[in-house]
Amino acid sequence: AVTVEGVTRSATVDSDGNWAATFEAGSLPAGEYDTTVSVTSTDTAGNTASATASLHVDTVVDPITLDSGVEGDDIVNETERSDGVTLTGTVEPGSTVVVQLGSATETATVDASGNWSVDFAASDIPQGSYDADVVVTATDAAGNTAEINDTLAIDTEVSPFTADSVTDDDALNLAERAAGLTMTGTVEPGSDVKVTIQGVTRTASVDADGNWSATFAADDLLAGTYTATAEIEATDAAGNTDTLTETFSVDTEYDAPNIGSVISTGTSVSGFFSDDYESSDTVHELTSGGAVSDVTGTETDLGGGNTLFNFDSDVPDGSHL
Ligand SMILES: [Ca+2]
Ligand SMILES: [Ca+2]
Ligand SMILES: [Ca+2]
Ligand SMILES: [Ca+2]
Repeated sequence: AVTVEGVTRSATVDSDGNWAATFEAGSLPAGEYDTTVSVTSTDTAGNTASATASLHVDTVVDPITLDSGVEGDDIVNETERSDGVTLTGTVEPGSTVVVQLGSATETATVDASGNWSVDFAASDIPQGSYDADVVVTATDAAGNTAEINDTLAIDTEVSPFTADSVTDDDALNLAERAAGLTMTGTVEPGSDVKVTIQGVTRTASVDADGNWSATFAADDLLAGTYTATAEIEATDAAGNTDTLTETFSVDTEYDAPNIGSVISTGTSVSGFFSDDYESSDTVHELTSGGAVSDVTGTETDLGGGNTLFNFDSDVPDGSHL
């Protein structure tokens, strides 16, 4: 009879005296431990004898761990990806460790204490926003294998990130400047957005859906006629940054048409001739009370750069055009 870990099996003995005992699968405890094999035999005369031998059992890879906190927060941003990503953990000393990250597979180095470490190059890690599968496979000196399955978040971009046009025509006129300018767009939820126009920076508010909005007061916007640049910078929760640039024209200056001879009808003015009137010009009436209002009329091109402007209704004498 043969006994291991308190489990006893009878041996078969052949005609030459060779004996064999089988411990079927599952009959001995799994794990890694040292134990003793005790053999007792009884001959046909009833004499007994016993023998012992030591036995090392190893059915497991233990320990096997994968460290968390990869690139600080288990999220790999573009900066962190660009210089490669290192995964570490511990394993039973003497084991080999192979690690798969996404579709890349690398063999880890394992030190005498069982600390393993594996480097993945940037080229092993496609850019984008996704969870990469991580499979750690360890094989110990006894040939046992064990596996850890996990995922690692890859986020190397601010996506989506858009900016709407500045005003409906990418042009800011006098009235629009006076009302202040609100720039809008969409961004990856959880991002910070700031907008800089001609050196003035405003932080945008970003709602839970990623709609951003940045407001510039009239005084934030330089008056005049020029091309302005809005730099919109977004930083997502993973630490990626991206910048959009929007250019738009600013024209807050108004050149009044030169008024030549005025057509008078007694106590009122019904029109005027101008040598530089343009169809986009606006004609204002300044009343004696100080109010300003637009005056509409009919333009007639007289040729040679001259225009006749007939008011729709006569402007009383005393108004200023
Ligand atoms: Ca083992
Ligand atoms: Ca990170
Ligand atoms: Ca890195
Ligand atoms: Ca992102």
